[in-house]
Amino acid sequence: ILAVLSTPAASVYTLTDSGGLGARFDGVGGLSGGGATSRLLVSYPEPYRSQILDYLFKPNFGAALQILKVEIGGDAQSTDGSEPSHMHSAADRNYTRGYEWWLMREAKKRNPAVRLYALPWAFPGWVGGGEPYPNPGLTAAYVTSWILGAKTVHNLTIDYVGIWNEKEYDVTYIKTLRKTLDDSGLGHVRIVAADGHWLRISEDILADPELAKVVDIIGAHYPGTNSIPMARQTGKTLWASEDYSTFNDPTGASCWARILNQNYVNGHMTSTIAWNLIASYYDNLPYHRDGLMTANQPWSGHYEVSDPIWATAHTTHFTSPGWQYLKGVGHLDGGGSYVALTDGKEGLTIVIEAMTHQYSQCVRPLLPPYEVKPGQAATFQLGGAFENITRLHVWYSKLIGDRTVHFQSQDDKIVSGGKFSMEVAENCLYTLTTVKEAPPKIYPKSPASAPFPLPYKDKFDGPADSSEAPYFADQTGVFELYVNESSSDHSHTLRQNITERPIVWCNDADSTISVIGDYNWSNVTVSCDLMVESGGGAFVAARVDRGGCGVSQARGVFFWLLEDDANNWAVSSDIDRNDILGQGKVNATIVGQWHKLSIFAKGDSIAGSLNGKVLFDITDVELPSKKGFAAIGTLGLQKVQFDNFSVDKAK
Ligand code: 147
Repeated sequence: ILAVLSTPAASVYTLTDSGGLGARFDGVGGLSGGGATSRLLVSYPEPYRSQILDYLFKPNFGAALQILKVEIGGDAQSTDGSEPSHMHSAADRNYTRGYEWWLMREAKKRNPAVRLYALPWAFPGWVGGGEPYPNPGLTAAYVTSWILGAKTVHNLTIDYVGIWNEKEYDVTYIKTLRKTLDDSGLGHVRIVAADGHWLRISEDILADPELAKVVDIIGAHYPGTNSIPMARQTGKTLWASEDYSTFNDPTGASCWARILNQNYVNGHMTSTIAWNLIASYYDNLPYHRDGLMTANQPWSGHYEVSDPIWATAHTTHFTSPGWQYLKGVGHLDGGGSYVALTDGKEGLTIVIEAMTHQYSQCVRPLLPPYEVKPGQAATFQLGGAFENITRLHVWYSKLIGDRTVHFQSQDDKIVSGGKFSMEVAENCLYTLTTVKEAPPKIYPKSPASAPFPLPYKDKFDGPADSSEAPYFADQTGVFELYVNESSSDHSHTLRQNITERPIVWCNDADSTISVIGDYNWSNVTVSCDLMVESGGGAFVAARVDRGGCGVSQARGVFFWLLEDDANNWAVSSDIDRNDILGQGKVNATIVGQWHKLSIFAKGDSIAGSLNGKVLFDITDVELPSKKGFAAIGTLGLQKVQFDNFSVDKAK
């Protein structure tokens, strides 16, 4: 009797369709790009590459993502690297560059219903003048050509397109884009605006009926589960079109589970898209492992199916875009939240999360404090179409510390008289659903993690999985495999192809650079043949300490060959050549000739040779970067070809 008396009365939550339903659910998504976040995935050996793709996209398996958002490459740095544009110049058209096309095809192969959403971060320079709007028709044609290329070359239907990631939008441009899409037979493509904040786009939509007509979805980033009343007033579909960006441990998974529910509960958002889909970029690039899972060791095949994958499954396995939320969703009295979705018939999926403040913080915005009761009792009363449900299948995850449980199938919940009760534990995630599913048969553990193998060589002879050379991660500029019809000894090369400053998203370096290998490399020799095609210069580097939007601050040991009358070689400890460690002149024709550059770094000693002849050998040098990637690059935006790249331990 005492026990009964001391048990607090369970809160009762009513779930019914009588009185109508809530908003249409548009799906859970992942974002590849913004930028180069999937770079290393394409180089994975089979069967691992296919397994990873299954974990991301295969229905009822892993994340089973319902939306794939990709970057429309803009030839510029967009967080973890640059992605190639389909039009480096106005006359250029190539719909096979990079890996986003491939990724979209692989997603569609696994789930033909997956929705595709494309958004530019940067644009090639010719599209505008520092920003993409001086000639709206040109920019609209550029974006539309990407969407048409997706269809004609890859048979991919793009469902949604955005404006310019987290930058200014332009109302005339948005209207022009709509018209250009319509004129190109792409009337089905929905416009998302403007991948930034709620306020201005909502104001503009309310003030401009023509704009209201062409914007289908308001997409905001990192909304902290809230939208604003004005956004609701527009009557538009609201999305968290980029969110998450949190380290993929149990706390990251809890962030994700919390926002997947509460973006609807608090903010009426009907889709949430994770930046990023998969952390397939080197670990010391910015926002390391802020993907739903990690696969950044193609040389070993090692990958990690991280907790956010299973948090995603709680929603995606038991819903489809087009299902509708029930109206009576909300917060649990003891903290946490519940959503319920229906297929409009008798299908019902309830997702309950009780993530604590301490263990579910996302990278941004600040999470205001709140309480979650340790084990709260909850009773759900089902009504309307759900009144006769007699049992619900239960899936459970516990997302905390080393006691995590992933997406575990539990005994069915018996529902009697439309009613069931349960205990909701802290940091746990529950799905109760009429949708029956057998537990997914996951793949055996991936191979063990291993460092980047040395010695490493690439002659760029192919065959290649993409237009880029395996493992090279462009940080400024675009380096692409190239065939020299005329050359016998350098017939297959890697070529830097960007010659005009793009409309950038963040800070590209003045020099182009592509990094490779292990950022812990300290004592290495890096060699490469290179040919400056028509002017400028090029470098081979070791110990490059960073990439991403900080790439212009990169330190390391950079060995330069320059078209310069005074000094045609130099060695610097920074990419901007402010700190010159040595320089000089050799009797060599730089432009149009192949040269072999080798840079050696061991402890406090560095040495460099040109065509086998030592140019400098410096000991006891104080270097600002003690370890880092190997790299190649060009002085400015010039075409330079590279061949016979190699890295080995310094001997
Ligand atoms: C987003 C970008 O759109 C992504 O490409 C990626 O860089 C991601 C990393 O978290 O961030 O951009 C934001 C960067 C900073 C803020 C918001 C979005 N911020 O500080 O509020």
